[in-house]
Amino acid sequence: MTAPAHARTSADLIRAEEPVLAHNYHPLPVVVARAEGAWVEDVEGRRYLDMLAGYSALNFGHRHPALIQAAHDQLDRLTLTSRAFHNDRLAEFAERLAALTGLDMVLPMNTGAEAVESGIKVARKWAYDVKGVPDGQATIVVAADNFHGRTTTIVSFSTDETARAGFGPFTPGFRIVPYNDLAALEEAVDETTAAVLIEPIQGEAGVIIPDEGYLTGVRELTRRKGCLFIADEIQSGLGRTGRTLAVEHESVVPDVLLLGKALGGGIVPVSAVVARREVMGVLGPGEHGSTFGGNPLAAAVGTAVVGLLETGEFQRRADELGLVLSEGLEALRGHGVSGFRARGLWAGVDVDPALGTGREISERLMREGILVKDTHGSTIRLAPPLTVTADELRSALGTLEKVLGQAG
Ligand code: IF1
Repeated sequence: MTAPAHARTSADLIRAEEPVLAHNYHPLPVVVARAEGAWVEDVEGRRYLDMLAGYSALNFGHRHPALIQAAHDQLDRLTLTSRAFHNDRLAEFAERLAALTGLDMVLPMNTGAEAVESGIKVARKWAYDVKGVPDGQATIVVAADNFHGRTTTIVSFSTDETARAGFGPFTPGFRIVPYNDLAALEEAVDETTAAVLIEPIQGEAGVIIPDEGYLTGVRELTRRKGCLFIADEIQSGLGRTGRTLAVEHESVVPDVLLLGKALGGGIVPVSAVVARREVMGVLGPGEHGSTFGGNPLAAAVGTAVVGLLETGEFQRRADELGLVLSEGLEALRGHGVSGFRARGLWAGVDVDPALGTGREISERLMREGILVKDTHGSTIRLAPPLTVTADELRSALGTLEKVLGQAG
């Protein structure tokens, strides 16, 4: 008889997972039991500063009071109806999310991958119904080193062998061009193209920030060539880069916006496709759907998240504290940091490979009370909750300096 979960140690719980949990992750050896704000606590009570924030799903910190309250209130009223009926929370969520993003119509879904898949379906249907592409011939142009999720269609256009090997046969209709290359995009977009789908900043690739003008170029090219610009802001959006949306750094408005992660406040999965009316209008009753998409609990939490973003407070914090992060990383350049890319409270930090792999650095940081996640090779990603304080940031940067000094 195994001890009840609350009595087990971290080691017990890690051991208990092995025979019964799919091995699709290689987590750091930390077992989180509770969390608040930017801090998490493991089973033994050790505290860690969370510099990953659920890959940007925890922009407002763990258990933000306003979001928890919204969830509690809704739990006591109504949690699910399916879309076979209306519920009294969805209209306000859609109205306020559309207004926040400057687009017209919302398709509420659950996970980021579902938003990406839904965006692909809407773009293809727009190509056939509005643009006049022959049925079944629509193409979508994506960027190399993209990350848009884990479904079979999405990994069909991944360039990461780890993400796609062994999952074929793959979905046709996608063209891959180098990121940040307008000439290649010009060549790939033709009369069959429904859309260009890109991350305004590539997250998993290592926080790759395109040249100034790239997003403007994508916007101009897609408009001129009569195809849609789909911006995947599932990781870059909702305050992370110091703006509501990363595309705002170039004052660009896409035709279709994909949101997820932080839209659910770190409480429930909430994602959405937000688009111009002409585009979203191609969907008719029964042509797309989801059991949980737009459920009242998700809509209540999503509305509270939109409420936090309407003030601009979190965007300003990310902008201002982003200077602390960038200056701190700049000071480490040449002292274990070979390079970095940062925008707002989001950074991809290339550690000198001689000092260790990203995984090894992450483990050393964990032992010092800082949680991060490596992306590829010796690059680690820093993405703290936007509620983090300047002192906490400086402390984390000091710990990174210490770990890099010890390493090698
Ligand atoms: C994992 C990565 C990050 C995303 C963008 C869509 C999705 C994601 C730009 C799909 C999801 C997550 C997936 C999660 C880890 C994390 C991740 F490392 F996988 F690549 F953040 F960089 N578009 N990213 O970043 O959203 O379906 O997951 O809700 O798969 O391990 P999802």
